[in-house]
Amino acid sequence: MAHVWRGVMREFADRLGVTDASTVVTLGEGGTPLVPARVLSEMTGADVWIKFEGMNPTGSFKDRGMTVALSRAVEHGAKAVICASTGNTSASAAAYAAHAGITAAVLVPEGKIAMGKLSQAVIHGGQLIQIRGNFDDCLEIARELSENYPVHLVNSVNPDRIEGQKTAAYEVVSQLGDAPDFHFIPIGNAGNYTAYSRGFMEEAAAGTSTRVPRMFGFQAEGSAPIVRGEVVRNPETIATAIRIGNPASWELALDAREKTDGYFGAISDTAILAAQKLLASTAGVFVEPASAIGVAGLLERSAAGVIPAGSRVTITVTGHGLKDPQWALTQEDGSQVTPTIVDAAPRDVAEVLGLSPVGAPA
Ligand code: AN7
Repeated sequence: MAHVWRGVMREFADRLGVTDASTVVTLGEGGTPLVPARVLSEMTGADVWIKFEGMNPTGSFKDRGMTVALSRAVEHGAKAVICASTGNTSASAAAYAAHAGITAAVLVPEGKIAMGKLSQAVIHGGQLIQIRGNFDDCLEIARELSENYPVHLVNSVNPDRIEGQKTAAYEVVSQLGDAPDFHFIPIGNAGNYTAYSRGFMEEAAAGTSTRVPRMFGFQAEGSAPIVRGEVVRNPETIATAIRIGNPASWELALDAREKTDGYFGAISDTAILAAQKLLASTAGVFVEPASAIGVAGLLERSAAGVIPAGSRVTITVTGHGLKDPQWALTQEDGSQVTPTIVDAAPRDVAEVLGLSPVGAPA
């Protein structure tokens, strides 16, 4: 019989220390595809693979950590969880809390989260509050409430989140048969960068891989506190998922970069959108803007001569393109894509497609 995927807590029960399977809250997250990227490989001379995290139940990598965080919250008798979010965490927390039958309060920056994510939080029954402020303000409030009120914090400052997210690195090693030479990944709070670094280091320590990849993390130029080495008070980028000026896992990320001989870089919004389009049109993988930053990062580092020919490269693309689809329909000059309209006649359609009838002289 075909293997049926049971979610990361059951698939990696020994690694995650799952002792009581009865309290596992899962939507079947993890087990996402690792897709070869032929055109990116040709462009860079490397062997490039895409870890497609948009294939998780709520459309982002957050589900890997949320299953662990919600399971532990339920185990401890929590009736409510709380998080601050740029969107994906709120969607995931609301869905997993709904599944567990408890409440999720989600704090998001007013007007700065993508429509798809907002709609997810709402339909899953999350108590959604828009804060007049940015993500960093939301996180401060969520932390304070979790200390003084009976609500369980499920942001990535909760170590259960990082634990669950490590499983993506385990999967990459198992899908490739070894760890890659380089791993590229977006950075917002730097929780996922930390999680992959740990996951890859665990694999190497266990002998399931022969190496730890160099971890290359990227922030948007207008929102790059770790790259610049200082808090950004008013972060700005079209990649709203990573519009974060004071990352929660900053110190952990510096440590992980040190241990993996890694790198932090900043990428312009223009390069992010170009990479999003390139990935969708050449690999068939549609991701939200923030998730394309690793692709842009690879192109930039490759051009800088840092990626030796033949290197094996993996890129985590963190969230699905349908979360924030407006960018797909926006052209470089800011105008909207308008599909061609013709009468309901085959000949008119063929003409627009540039087709000649079969057997007609060329
Ligand atoms: C698509 O949802 O912070 O560096 O509140 O949604 O671990 O923060 C989202 C982050 C990358 C950055 N890609 O990951 C939130 C939130 C996508 C994301 C990140 C996020 P971290």
